[in-house]
Amino acid sequence: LHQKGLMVWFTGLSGSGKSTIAIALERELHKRGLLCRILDGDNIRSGINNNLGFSAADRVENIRRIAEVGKLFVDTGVITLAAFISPNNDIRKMAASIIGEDDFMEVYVSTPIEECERRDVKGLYAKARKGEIANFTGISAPFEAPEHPALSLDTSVLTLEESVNQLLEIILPKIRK
Ligand code: GGZ
Repeated sequence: LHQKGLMVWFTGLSGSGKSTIAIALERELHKRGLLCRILDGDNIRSGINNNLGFSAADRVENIRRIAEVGKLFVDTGVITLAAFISPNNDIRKMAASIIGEDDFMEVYVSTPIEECERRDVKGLYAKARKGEIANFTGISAPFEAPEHPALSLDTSVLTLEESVNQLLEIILPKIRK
């Protein structure tokens, strides 16, 4: 395998479409014979980070560990797709500096909160509105949009295929095979 690793870092609200896009992108990368790995709540918050919650401090530690693990993948030549809210510029800057700016591509899944809340796939927004979940991003905890993402994808406007195609256009030129 002679492939350059890269971290594609998705940031955005709960329900914005980060994991959905990452899964569809992974399929397209696999089709092209490229090795990749998704890191998301399903495999990180359930395992290595299962002692962390959603306080500001726990979110920093969540992202710090993800970036350290992600760096190991990237340095092994894996295209790593990280899908975490990562709610502010400082936290994303920390991730970029751990991984290395040159290997870090920030993608903002900019789906408006109204649309995320309308979807409410897991019923979490309804619970947050009722005060049953504290520190819920976008409701009772802040989300700071990235200033200069490599790409912004609003899934209330773009189809999944369009989002994935835009990603492939900027990712494939960065990968040497
Ligand atoms: C935000 C929460 C919260 C709170 C549980 N705030 O849609 P989901 O369910 O699957 O994605 C959300 C996920 C966010 O975890 P991250 O590791 O991405 O967050 S961060 O980067 O800020 O550390 C949501 C669920 O966890 N969830 N409680 N209070 N999201």
